[in-house]
Amino acid sequence: MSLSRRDLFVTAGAAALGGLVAPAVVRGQHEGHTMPQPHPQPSSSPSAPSRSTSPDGDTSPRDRRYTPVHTPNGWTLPYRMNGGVKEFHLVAEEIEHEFAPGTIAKCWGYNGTTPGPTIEAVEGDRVRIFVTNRLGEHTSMHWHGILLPNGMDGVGGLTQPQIKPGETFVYEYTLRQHGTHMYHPHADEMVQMALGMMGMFIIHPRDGEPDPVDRDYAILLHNWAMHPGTWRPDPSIMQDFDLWTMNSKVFPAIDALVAASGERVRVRLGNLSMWNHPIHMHGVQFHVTGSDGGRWPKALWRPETTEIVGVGQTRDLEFVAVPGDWAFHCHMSHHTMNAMGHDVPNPIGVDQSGVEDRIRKMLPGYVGMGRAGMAEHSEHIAMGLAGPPNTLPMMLGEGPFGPLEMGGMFTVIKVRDGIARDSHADPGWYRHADGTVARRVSTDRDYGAPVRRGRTLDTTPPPPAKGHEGHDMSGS
Ligand SMILES: [Cu+2]
Repeated sequence: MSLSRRDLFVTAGAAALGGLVAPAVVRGQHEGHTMPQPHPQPSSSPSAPSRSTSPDGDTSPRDRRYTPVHTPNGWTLPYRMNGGVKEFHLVAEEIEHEFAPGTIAKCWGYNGTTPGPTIEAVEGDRVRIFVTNRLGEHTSMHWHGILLPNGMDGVGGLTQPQIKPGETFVYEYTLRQHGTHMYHPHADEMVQMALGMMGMFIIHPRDGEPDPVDRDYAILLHNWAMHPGTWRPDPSIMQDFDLWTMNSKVFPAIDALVAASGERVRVRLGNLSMWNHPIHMHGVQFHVTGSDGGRWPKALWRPETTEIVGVGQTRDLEFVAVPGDWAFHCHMSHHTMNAMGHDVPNPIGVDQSGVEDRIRKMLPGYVGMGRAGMAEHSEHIAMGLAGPPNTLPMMLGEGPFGPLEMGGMFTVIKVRDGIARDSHADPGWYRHADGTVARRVSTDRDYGAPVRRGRTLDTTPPPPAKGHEGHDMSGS
């Protein structure tokens, strides 16, 4: 393998700093995550990492060859350099996880979180990844989509012995590709993935990329059978999941994706759930530009506004940011809801007057709902009506114009002029220019003379008072 001039520069820099820096205890994207140590050093002699100091005092080694990925609600795994090898350490363990305020569960993850921390490296890097098992059963680690020697592939029983509780295994290989990848166990997979064991593994191209992005987001899609009133995901469920998550959070707990107007943004999506997710972006046409096959040749890029991210697949979406608050969500409408009763009768169009009183004798506090649709659910939530313990309402979230009536896989891309390149702070709600928001022009259901066909049925209650506001449609 030949060294580039930049490699030589980094090596020289590391040597120069070698006498000054303490042994590697490095910090990641978020506060409080400390690299476990010390490590055995299987084949190479120790060397000090190359370091830089960011404005917030982060002293992680920084590989200057790429724009770091930002994992909303998550973090990036620190590494240390050891004789030219990037060393990472993952710990499989039971954790306490909050999907959104109101629902906490015992999940399984890595290094304290689900998803586990994002691993980032560069094509050509040699990586050494320690995996410690602090679960009560064995596990293994599969590097999903990554080209490696067969014995590093992490399929328990097939390519390696299982990692028993308390054991640490080491994986070591050279990255021969770039792209958006994932990691997950290949041992008791149904249970371990259902409880949250997964993470993203981003490999940047060695020689940079044409049309480089200004911002790079990584989001892992998942589903959870967190049945109402329970505190642990149920791994036996195949289809009727309760929570649908981006980086193991539901709206409105999912971080907004922030960008400055005109920036080129990439959103890397991975799917380790049990459903395909048609992910839809408002406001722009994005290009689908890559996957675990790497960043595709430009001739293969295609403009879309919805892209299915299939189970086990990754997709990269790139776009130029346009000012506004733009919804970004799965288009399976149940995937933007939280837990609901799947076995209740359909109440739409059902007159429940009289029934409510009779049911209340058996179920105090019962409220019949849904005659005109489910929208009143978010009003009930606002009134303080509570469901079972540890259970999020089906719809959540308050916007500048009222309840958003969303949950699950939904977040907002917030684009503003002049946001600093490294800022991911939520800028608040978009302030629309005067006259650019859809507005009410009438409260009369008989307003105007719209063309209608078919057999119409009347479900709108007559308004208390009639009258027009603003303009009619005949022009002014
Ligand atoms: Cu979905």
